[in-house]
Amino acid sequence: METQHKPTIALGALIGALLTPPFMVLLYIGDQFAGLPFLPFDLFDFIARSLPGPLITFGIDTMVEVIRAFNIGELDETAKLAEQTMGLVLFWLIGVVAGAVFFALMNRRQKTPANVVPGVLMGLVLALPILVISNSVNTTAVAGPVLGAIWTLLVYAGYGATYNWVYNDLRTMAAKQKDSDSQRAASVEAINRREFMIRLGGATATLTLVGGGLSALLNASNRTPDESPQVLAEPGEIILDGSGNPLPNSDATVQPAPGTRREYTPVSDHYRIDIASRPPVIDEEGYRLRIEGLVDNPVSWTLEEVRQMPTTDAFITMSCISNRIGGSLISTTKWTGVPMQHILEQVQPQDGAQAIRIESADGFDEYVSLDLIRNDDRLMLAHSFDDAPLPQRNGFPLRIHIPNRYGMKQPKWITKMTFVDAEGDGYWVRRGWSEEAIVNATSVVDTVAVDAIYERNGEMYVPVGGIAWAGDRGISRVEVRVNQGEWQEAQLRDPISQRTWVIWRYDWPFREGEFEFEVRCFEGDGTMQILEEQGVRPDGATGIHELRADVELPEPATPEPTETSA
Ligand SMILES: Nc1nc2c(c(=O)[nH]1)N[C@H]1C(S)=C(S)[C@@H](COP(=O)(O)O)O[C@H]1N2
Ligand SMILES: [Mo]
Repeated sequence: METQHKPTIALGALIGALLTPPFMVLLYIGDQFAGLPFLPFDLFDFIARSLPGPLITFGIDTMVEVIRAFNIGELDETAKLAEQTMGLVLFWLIGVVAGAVFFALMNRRQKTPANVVPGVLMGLVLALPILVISNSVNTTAVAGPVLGAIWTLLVYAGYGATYNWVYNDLRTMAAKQKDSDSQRAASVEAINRREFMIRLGGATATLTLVGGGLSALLNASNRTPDESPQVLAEPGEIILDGSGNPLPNSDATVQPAPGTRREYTPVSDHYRIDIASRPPVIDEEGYRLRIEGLVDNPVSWTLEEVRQMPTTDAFITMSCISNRIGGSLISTTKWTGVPMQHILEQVQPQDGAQAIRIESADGFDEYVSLDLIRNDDRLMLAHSFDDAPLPQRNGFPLRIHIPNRYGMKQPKWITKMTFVDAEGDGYWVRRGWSEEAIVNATSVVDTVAVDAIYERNGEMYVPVGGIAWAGDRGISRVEVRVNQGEWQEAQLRDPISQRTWVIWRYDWPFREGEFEFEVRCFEGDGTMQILEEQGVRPDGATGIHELRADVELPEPATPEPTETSA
């Protein structure tokens, strides 16, 4: 008979469901204010990394599809949010299962326990694997591993003790009612339990909301305001780099069509793609760049030592290989760093050395061949974006630039370089992506500026514009066609550099109606971009971008803007 009055397994699951959210808030507070590990994200990163490559890629692809299908905001930010949500849900589910298992185990005891020792033990059992995982992925913690371990064990002991305490209360309630042994007593028991659960639910919800709200509030000051990456530069605006100098093409005559993306991406809008739920935080103080392996002169440099070396800079457009035709995972800024050739001179590679294995703080790795470095003085170990230290999310303190390759070949947060005797497969290559990752030429229609229709010599025109890019291979020609008509040549604005995208513009003789605008580009040597539609995997997307527009005259039509070139 007694078993009927013991708290059920389902009740255990419910208790887990209630207790875990405030527990996660506690972890979050520790993470935000003391740099302690945020275990839900560490756990998710560990699982994502341990799963076989195709499965992960499938997961990422699916996520990207969903985000695109529902048009949920900026792709990179939303994908990260989705990953983080999965991490939180997973962590919560573990708490639910732990509650069920704990109640099941406790119900096998004859007597109602008087202390919370079993719960503390359960907490520690849960804590141990997660401690190992958190230390091995180490993507969220800033505080040292010892502090992190002590914190983890302590909070988990408390978490487990709480399960136990709730269990004891529920079972005592049942036992008391059982003593009076009547039908009415059983219903009183049910009411007591219900009241207890309501109070517990209220308490956990309050803790979760107050704790979460408080830390969000205190945290709000850390956020950078979001500028839309699609905001356009004012026509004729002189764009300055981070040191206040006009960009090299500031005397270019062709002006972007209104609505074209910014030619120079504000650093806070630079796209961001990385494998960790949260980018690693590297403290400059303790940071060392270690270079070892097949070199005569292994080194361990501070960031300041690297900064003191000779530098090179360049305006660079970089794209993710997962960028779809017309996607937002492409940006342009100024990169500054130490030429990789200078690094070779410093460390003196030995005869057998063929490649460098680069390792990053987040567990990412890639190889770069020494031949490539020796033949191309543009490869750089970059420490700055737009004349300021790299933002944390873009790879502080050091990342590598390799012209003409997608981002997946260019590690951020570099901590170690090992000179090895053969090139190997890097993180994404092992997961089925392109070995070389040479960028495909691509062109995009950003805007059909129906709000900027103007009149010239009695003719009305609609400015149409966008970007074209082919890595370091340059763009020699861009063509536009409307409703599958003849291809028409667009005007090209001088690019900021040979390694940035080119802004193009085509002023289309106005007609009213619904139209489809398509674009294609030609590389520096005249090679046409690949027109065949191809998805991002494994070699990067190809195909024509198109934009549909409803073209009608705004009231009233604006006169020709003076800054528009003929
Ligand atoms: N350490 C590390 N480096 C990395 C990555 C990463 O996940 N970890 N992602 C790569 C990929 S896939 C891209 S597209 C670029 C993105 O750089 P960004 O985030 O600064 O735009 O970084 C590359 N370097
Ligand atoms: Mo990427």
